[in-house]
Amino acid sequence: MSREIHTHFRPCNLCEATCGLEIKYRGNETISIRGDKNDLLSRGHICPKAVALKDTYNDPDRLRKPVIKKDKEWKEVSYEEAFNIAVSRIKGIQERYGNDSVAVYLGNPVAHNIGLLLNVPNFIKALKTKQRYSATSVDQLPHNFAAYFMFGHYMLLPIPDIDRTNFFLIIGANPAVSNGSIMTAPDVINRITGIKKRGGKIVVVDPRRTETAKLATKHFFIKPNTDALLLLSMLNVIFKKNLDKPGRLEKFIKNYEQVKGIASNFSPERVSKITGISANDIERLAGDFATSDRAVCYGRFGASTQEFGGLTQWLINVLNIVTGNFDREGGAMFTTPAVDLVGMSKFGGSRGSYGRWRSRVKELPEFAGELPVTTLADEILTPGEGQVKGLITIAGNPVLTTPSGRKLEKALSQLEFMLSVDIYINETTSFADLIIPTATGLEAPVFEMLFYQLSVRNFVKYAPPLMDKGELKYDWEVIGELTTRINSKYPIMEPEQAISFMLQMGPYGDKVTLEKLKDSPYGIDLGELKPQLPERLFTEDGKIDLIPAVFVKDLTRLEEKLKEKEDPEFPFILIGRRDIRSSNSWLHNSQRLIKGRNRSTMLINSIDAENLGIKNGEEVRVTSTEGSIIIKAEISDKMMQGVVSIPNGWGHNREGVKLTVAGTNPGVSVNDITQPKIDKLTGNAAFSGTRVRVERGEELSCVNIS
Ligand SMILES: Nc1nc2c(c(=O)[nH]1)N[C@H]1C(S)=C(S)[C@@H](COP(=O)(O)OP(=O)(O)OC[C@H]3O[C@@H](n4cnc5c(=O)[nH]c(N)nc54)[C@H](O)[C@@H]3O)O[C@H]1N2
Ligand SMILES: Nc1nc2c(c(=O)[nH]1)N[C@H]1C(S)=C(S)[C@@H](COP(=O)(O)OP(=O)(O)OC[C@H]3O[C@@H](n4cnc5c(=O)[nH]c(N)nc54)[C@H](O)[C@@H]3O)O[C@H]1N2
Ligand code: SF4
Ligand SMILES: [Mo]
Repeated sequence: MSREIHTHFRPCNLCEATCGLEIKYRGNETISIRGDKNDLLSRGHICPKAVALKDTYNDPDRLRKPVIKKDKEWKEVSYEEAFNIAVSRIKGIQERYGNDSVAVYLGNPVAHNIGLLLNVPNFIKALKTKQRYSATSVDQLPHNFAAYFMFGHYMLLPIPDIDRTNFFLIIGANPAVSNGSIMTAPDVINRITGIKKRGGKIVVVDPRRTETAKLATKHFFIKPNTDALLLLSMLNVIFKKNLDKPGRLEKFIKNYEQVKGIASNFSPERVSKITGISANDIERLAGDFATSDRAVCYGRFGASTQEFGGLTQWLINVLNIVTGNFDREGGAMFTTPAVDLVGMSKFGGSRGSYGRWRSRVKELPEFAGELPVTTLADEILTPGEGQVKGLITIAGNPVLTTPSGRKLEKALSQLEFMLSVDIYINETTSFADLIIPTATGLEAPVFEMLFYQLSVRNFVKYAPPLMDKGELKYDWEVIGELTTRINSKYPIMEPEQAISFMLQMGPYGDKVTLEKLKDSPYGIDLGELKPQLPERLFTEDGKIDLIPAVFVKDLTRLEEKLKEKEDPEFPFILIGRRDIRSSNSWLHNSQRLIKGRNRSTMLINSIDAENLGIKNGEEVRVTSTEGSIIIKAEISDKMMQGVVSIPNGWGHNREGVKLTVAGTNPGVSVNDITQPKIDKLTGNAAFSGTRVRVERGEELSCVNIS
């Protein structure tokens, strides 16, 4: 083996920021991972997670061969045996109970894995099942929903032009920790503080005074689930004061007067009590936003995973449009990516869909071919024709990441067959009968195809595999192989070939080819975002529908919210939070990411804590309708009163899990108590909808914990 030290450049594929990495290596040994100063998008930024790519490569807990469960013990089998077993069991179940008796769940890393992005669609077609689920419905579904109904394409997502805006209104997002989402913006802290440096404003609306709020000019606490009311009242002010100015957009928007009429019902005075923001503050915020020369409102996870996620995302678009901050510099804009997934759908791909079928038990409508994952457990547990008997999870950990994890565990244990394509035996895959591992991270090529659709600058980069993958197969080989064995009409999609083809079809043609990308280790910068409406719209009449009918119907539900009473049994609202050294549920097996103080704690406001007699660091019991967890309380004035925060992705001490390092600091799974409650409009999980009761330590000793 060569003893020489070499340098390799690649995007980090652990989160949406896609930071450029500079990796020094010798053979299969990683010597250092640093931020690549020359990366044209990330400019040297990096976070602590990137170094964990090395740990994942070396992790002794990583599966290197497929394993099958026999009498509760795992036994290694060859890939060939694994493919045979998987296909015969899946086909057997489908023959006995019908195609829909096999469900598929796709987890978050699918989005960062070019091989999976290319091969999963055919896999699902080959399976012919309507039981399709993914992390979309515990995450960004309302963004896709609003885009589909307003712009005609579920992937036509507006991105905040953060580098050129002078007013950044952030609702329910914490990019200082998450590094940005539906906004690929590496080095995001400098991008945000850059707004202030050029004299602009940053306003954060969040029930917690977050790390991003610390960077802002102003922070407003908002009661969870009430953002749609805040936005409507801002529109109310803007219309009343004639501050609306859609400008160029006027020619291709419709139903303007209808929106005006609706907003007229929601004065700041009317929503002030329920939102927790004073009428004066709302009025000033609306005025400042509307009169800024370049403003953008951006709402993310907290604006989506709540009771009114759909209405909130719709209203964020409306606010940007009526103030003229849409499809223009410094506002919300669309990208022109080198692989243009949205543009390509002109040649046939899906633009999205709604209600073509419904879930069996709760009759929830599909969106873009998927059902809400909150109902997966119902589909497995409820007997009857069409009951799910087989499940395939690909790069997902729904036991820890979807609401009511304990109920899902019960469901998984009743399946006739479960296959997981994953790299670990974790809280979900431990229920599988067969786990097929794959090459990931440094062993795989990286092409962040999805995130270049969502980037604050048009940018593209490719990196080939760096480390030897040994006997492991790539995800695309595994899924491709399963697909062709189920239905030989579907070919295996090899990433490099497919990327070349898609680049050729893209807007830059020969300017961006795979060869050129291979010669551009710092990526290729394709310039700032450009206005592109109305041409880019996919609606039948070529117009933006400012208020599609489905949203009108949901307003009745919002009206009801105004009358909502406190629930004395469950007086607190539970929200989540992220941590810079976590990535959802799956990087905790890295010592450098898990070490240190316990981060799986419940934040509670000091007045609430005092009222309950809770001391800092004391263990408390948090109870919802789903059950109870015991967790350490951390008293924090960063929390709004009446709201508590618990991060997700913890709880690694479950039976059967083989995560040695994670087990040393396992934490508690908040999703053991989140309710499978949804935003009724979109079907997205309403994590911020869970109401809980908090009880102090002393009372714990005499109570049985269920
Ligand atoms: N309460 C609460 N719940 C949440 C959230 C929250 O904020 N609060 N956040 C939600 C959000 S935004 C999301 S996206 C979801 C995420 O939900 P999931 O996608 O279900 O969870 P992850 O933790 O991302 O799990 C990733 C899995 O992929 C495996 N994996 C990693 N890399 C690869 C690979 O290259 N190939 C394969 N085959 N497998 C791989 C890991 O071992 C792990 O099992 O969680 C959601 N759940
Ligand atoms: N370090 C790290 N980075 C990550 C991840 C990770 O796990 N760790 N996960 C990645 C993934 S999969 C995603 S989707 C992104 C998410 O990226 P972000 O959307 O930036 O993520 P969050 O930190 O969950 O921010 C959501 C915020 O909404 C607030 N919130 C909760 N409920 C409400 C509400 O009702 N109204 C309002 N206004 N705010 C509310 C919360 O307090 C929180 O501050 O992060 C990605 N980046
Ligand atoms: S911010 Fe995201 S992309 Fe950048 S180094 Fe960290 S995990 Fe990787
Ligand atoms: Mo996510």
